[in-house]
Amino acid sequence: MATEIRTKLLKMFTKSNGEFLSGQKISEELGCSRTAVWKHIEELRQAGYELEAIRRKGYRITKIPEKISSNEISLGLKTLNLGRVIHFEESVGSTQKIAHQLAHDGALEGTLVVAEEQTSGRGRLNREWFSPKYTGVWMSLILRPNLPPAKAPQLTLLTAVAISQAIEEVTSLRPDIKWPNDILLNKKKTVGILTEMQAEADKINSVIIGIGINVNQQLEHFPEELHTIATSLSIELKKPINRAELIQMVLLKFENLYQIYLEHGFYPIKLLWESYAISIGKKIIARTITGTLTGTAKGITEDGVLMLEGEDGKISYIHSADIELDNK
Ligand code: BTX
Repeated sequence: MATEIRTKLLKMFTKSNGEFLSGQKISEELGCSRTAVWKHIEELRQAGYELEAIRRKGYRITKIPEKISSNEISLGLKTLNLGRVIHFEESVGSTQKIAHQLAHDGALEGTLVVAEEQTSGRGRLNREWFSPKYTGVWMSLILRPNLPPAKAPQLTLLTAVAISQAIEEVTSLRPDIKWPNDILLNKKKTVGILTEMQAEADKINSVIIGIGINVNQQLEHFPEELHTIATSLSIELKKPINRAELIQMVLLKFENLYQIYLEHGFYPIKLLWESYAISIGKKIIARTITGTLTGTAKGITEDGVLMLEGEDGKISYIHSADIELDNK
């Protein structure tokens, strides 16, 4: 099936929200014959979708495929460079590790590593990232921006905006961003971003952006210690989400923002980031490697550094920390 038709058809089913779509309506919207519609439906079935067909009512999707494939991601991908080369794995330790090796071996910008499961998924500071099979998006994107290493943290903020936009587009849920890298729904962590790089003193060789999105997990799938702090798109939306479609949308939003960033700098990204930020203007506790600071989050600098105003009015510039809202 041509990519465009498939995308259109899946979009129609997404919009219909579980209601039946008549063969007539589909054939009109796609501009093809009823026989062609039937063929497209069969192809969706072969791709793992389960569809119910009832005479005079039409079709509806009852189950989206649990597994995805690199084919599924490539079909319907609208980017120019990002995700055009995909390394797809069923189970890996960490997609970051594979991406680092590929980058070291000369992989092109936009190369993407995706896994159905990670057995040693990593967060920041070597923390664990829980990445169970067939339920989330666990992927690492290789970039080769012509930038000094000090600018790399801006890419974390750009990634957070791209993922937030993609979540909004696919689910209509409005996420919040907590500086620098947490994306929250209903105050719970739904996405984690890990930015790493290979660089020389004044030049980035590659940036590896690790993205973990909880998509189709239910609460019982999470280990107990995450029950109060984590959620998934499906828990919040109360229906399953097509992971391949989400990956395509993240890559598309990312490519648009990356282009803007390379041409116009960080300022336009900063504005978008601030529109999703929850901690700005609030009292926060910032835990850094060297100690804990409290105060009011005043905003971020042109470089994406967090500005914290202490009770004495002094501004501290925070490059890396875990942030908690101070509810006292
Ligand atoms: P972080 O250090 O901000 O968050 C890690 C913390 O988040 C953990 O200590 C735990 O409390 C909590 N946590 C662990 N797993 C989950 C989860 N699935 N959902 C919500 N909270 C969780 C965030 O680090 C960066 C994560 C990047 C993950 C991607 S996945 C693809 C790539 N490969 C890889 O190994 N890491 C990245």
